Parts: sequence; structure tokens; C-alpha cells
Amino acid sequence: MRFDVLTLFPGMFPPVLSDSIIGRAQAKGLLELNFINIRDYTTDKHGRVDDYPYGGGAGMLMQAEPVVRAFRAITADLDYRPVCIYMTPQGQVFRQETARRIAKDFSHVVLLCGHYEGIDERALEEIVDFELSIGDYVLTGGEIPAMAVIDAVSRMIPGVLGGQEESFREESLYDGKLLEYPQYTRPEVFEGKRVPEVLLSGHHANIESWRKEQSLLRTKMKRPELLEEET
Ligand code: 58G
Repeated sequence: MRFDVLTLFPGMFPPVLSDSIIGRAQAKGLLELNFINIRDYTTDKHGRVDDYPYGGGAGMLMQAEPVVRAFRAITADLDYRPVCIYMTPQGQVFRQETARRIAKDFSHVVLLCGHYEGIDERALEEIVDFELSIGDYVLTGGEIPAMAVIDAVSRMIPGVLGGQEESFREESLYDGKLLEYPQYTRPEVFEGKRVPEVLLSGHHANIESWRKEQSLLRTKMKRPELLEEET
């Protein structure tokens, strides 16, 4: 799977995405990440990419030209059109199911990150296929949302997680639909608190039903709305 990120701050990405599982996925060739600096595509002699909004109002907007030119630089060599997703609080809310679907349906995704007060509408009309939001809040840029999407989609690609985690991911019950059950590792007693006895029993059926019950209880207590949602 290939992600190309259009951003004014390409340097934000490698420190976050080079580590651990996502770094290994790139090393294994399962994932290709490219970060494209929109500023490289301005034709303005001072390198400007922003300007004042027509009609007035607070703040600056990203101009259409460098955004569209950056996108065209990606697509020029291709005989297909990659899907382009704009990260914005106005988008559909990104969920586990969205991550699953992107991993399944697309092999090349362009993520567009805005800054300031957003991007000239004409650029969005020209290149954007759909909009996603990581939640109902406004950030200073689309970079953190883009990283969240890359991370969540990448772990859905077969081979990215280890064999153990992979089967866990397939278990849809625990991925996006119910909250996780409580987990414990050594030691058996920590500051006087014991690991629940059932987990030490070696009785796999009992462990499985305890975990399922804990997942349901937790979801009812902490996120009851998850039990009402479909998909
Ligand atoms: C209003 C303000 C509209 C994504 C700023 C658009 C991007 C939050 C999310 C913007 C984002 C999210 C400029 C800065 C988009 C542009 C960007 N904030 N919730 N901010 O996923």
C-alpha cells in the first residue's frame, strides 16, 4: 500500500512513522510512504503558498495552485488516479470500519493536509474524492489526522502486524465494536493485587467467556453508544 502525503510540514511525519510496526512495514515493503512539500510547487517567487480570503475574514488560506500542482506531480507518471482524501473537521468521522475499508479497497492513497484556515475550494473540487475527520475538534493542521489514518489503515494490511496480533485483528468482535477486556502480565501479584484467577487456570473456554463478558461489561459502562451502532 502506498500513501503520498501533501503537506507544508513533511518533516513532521518520519519521526512518528519510522518507528516500530509502521517502520517495519516500510522496511518489509508492505508500505510505502512519501511526503511531498506543497511549498515546492508554488510558482510565487517568494515561495508563498497562502493568501487572504476573498470577502474578508480572519486568517489565511492555502492557495489552489501549489496544492493542485503538487497533486499533478504525483499523478503525472501514473496510468491510474489514486484516491485523494482531505483531512478536515468537515469530513466523515474516521472509524475502525473506515480503516478496514481503505486497506481493502485502495492500493494508493493521497492524503491532503491543510493549514491556516483551510484550502481554496477550487483545489478541493479539482483533486479531492472524499473528506475524513478524526473527530469533532479543530487542529492547526491536517498532519496529525493524516498520521492517525496512516497508522490505523496500515495495521489492517495483511503482514503488517505479527502473526499473533494478526489473528487478533481478524477477530472483529474486539476490533472497533467492543472495548478490550482487561489484560495482565507478570508478576502474578503486584502491590498485593492478584491477576484474576481464571487467567491462570489454563482453561481456554473459561478464559474466552470471561474476556467476552468483560468486554461487554466495559462497553456498557464506558461506551454504551457503541452497542447501539450498526456496521
Ligand atoms: C476549519 C479549520 C476547517 C482535520 C481548519 C478546515 C484537519 C481537524 C481535523 C481547517 C484540521 C480533524 C486547516 C487546518 C484543516 C483546515 C486543518 N483539524 N478533526 N485542521 O480530523
